[in-house]
Amino acid sequence: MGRTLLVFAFLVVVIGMVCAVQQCGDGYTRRGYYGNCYKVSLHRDLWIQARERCRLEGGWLVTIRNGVDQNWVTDFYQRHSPRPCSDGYWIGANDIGNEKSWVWDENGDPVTYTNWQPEEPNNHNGREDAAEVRMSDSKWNDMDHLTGDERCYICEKPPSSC
Ligand SMILES: [Ca+2]
Ligand SMILES: [Ca+2]
Repeated sequence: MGRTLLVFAFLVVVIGMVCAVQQCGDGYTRRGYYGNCYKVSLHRDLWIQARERCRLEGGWLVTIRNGVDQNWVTDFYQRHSPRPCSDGYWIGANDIGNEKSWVWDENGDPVTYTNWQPEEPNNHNGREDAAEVRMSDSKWNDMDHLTGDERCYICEKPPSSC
């Protein structure tokens, strides 16, 4: 009886240890030991399509909350982006709901840290409601989220455990 309990306790500990190692899967990369999972797209899409693809994988277009995030994301993109994605990439910041009220795709939180290029966001032609990061200087520009402008993008999602 004691031996059965011991085996049971051993199994509980082993399963607990395995489940503590959270996984990203699907080609995603974990940011450090406790961070979320990130993936650079292999192709270009409209912002609205990119958001949908991230959602289908349980995530959102990447959130950049501070300069440390920006540096990590910039480095991650440069290491993982395929050749057709050299001009810039979509992030989750958008003002689709209310002009000039920028929020994150992840949860609708207001965008507090910003990294806009000079003169941006300019809402060119009254229809730029989604943010891209330009590869030339790693700064943000607002673009049309619905038509014309296709970019590669970064999806972010939480790791999963058992
Ligand atoms: Ca706008
Ligand atoms: Ca713009």
